[in-house]
Amino acid sequence: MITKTSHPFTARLKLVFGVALSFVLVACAVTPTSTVAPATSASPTIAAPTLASAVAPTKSAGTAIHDIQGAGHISPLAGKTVKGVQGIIIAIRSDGFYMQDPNPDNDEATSEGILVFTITLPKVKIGDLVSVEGDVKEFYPRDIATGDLPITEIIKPTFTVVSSGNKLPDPIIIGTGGRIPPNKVIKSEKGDADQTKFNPKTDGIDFYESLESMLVQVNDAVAVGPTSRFREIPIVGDKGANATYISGRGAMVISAEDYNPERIHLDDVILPTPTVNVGDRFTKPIIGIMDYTFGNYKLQITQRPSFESSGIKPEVTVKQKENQIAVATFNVENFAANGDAQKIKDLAKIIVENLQSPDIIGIEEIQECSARIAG
Ligand SMILES: [Ca+2]
Ligand SMILES: [Ca+2]
Ligand SMILES: [Ca+2]
Repeated sequence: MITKTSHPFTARLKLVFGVALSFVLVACAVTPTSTVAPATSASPTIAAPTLASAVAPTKSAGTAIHDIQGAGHISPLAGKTVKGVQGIIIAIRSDGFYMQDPNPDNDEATSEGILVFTITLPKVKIGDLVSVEGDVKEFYPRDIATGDLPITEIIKPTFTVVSSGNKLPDPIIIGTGGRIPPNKVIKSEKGDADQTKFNPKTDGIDFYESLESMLVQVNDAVAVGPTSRFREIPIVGDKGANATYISGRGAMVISAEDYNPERIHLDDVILPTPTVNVGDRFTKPIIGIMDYTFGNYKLQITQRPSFESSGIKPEVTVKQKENQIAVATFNVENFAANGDAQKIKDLAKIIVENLQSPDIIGIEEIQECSARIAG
């Protein structure tokens, strides 16, 4: 599932005593709501090597990755042992590697990539063609009861390196020039808890599942939120051209019918993510692996992104004049009087400096005096 993003500030105007009203909302960097737990520890960092061979290895006689993945969220081979599964290693993490079939089928619905879970750092290199035997598992990052989707893995693997220095498959472009992500629907069948219907052209979670563990690319990405405390960055590609609506401040806006499946999280399992703010623009293509953890599809970057700042700053409202009254609303996000002292100072600063000391302020999310943080 893709979680909502909430705006910490809302504004509402009321005329009081028929007095002319002067009020401008303080908007600030949108903080993406994240329900995720920290990503699993990752041992970075294996950069893409210079690759020698441009010839795709010949098709193996073993089980193909796209036959393991199938066109759906659950592998038709889950629980089975597979042999001779060949793929080129496209990324390495501390507990496994991603490999991708250099001989894809003609079906966009079936992913050509898979995670081989080795538990410890595998002794392989990017560009190795490997042949893997192991058990197919649909792994749920948390518990199935959370509603998480599973990721297809080969566990208990044994593998041999067939050849090295192979050219990596071209990344699948998500966006213009490649596959355009759905931009409204996350899942069209509301009652399909088992995810039996699969519509990768129209449904967000099915679209990303069809790219699971494959090398992907996003061009002209812009950050639609700042880097989170989990080091995740929400982005959209193509400067937002395929997104439904981005606010003037650079944030994605949700509506009842649109929870923005076009938004992609960058994540740091393989390489560290940079610290960015809303509206920052990435100056070279984002390249990485389509992964899934803790309720969201994540793009695990395999190349260090570069970006330029949008220079966004919190707004400052117009000060009310003598014949005006200023009214504001402010979501203080689980404010408790005995909470974090710095937070209290920061909120006071915003009210005085950015909101210019309004005459009336409606506060949202304030706890009773004895409470700390509500659950
Ligand atoms: Ca395929
Ligand atoms: Ca899968
Ligand atoms: Ca949208």
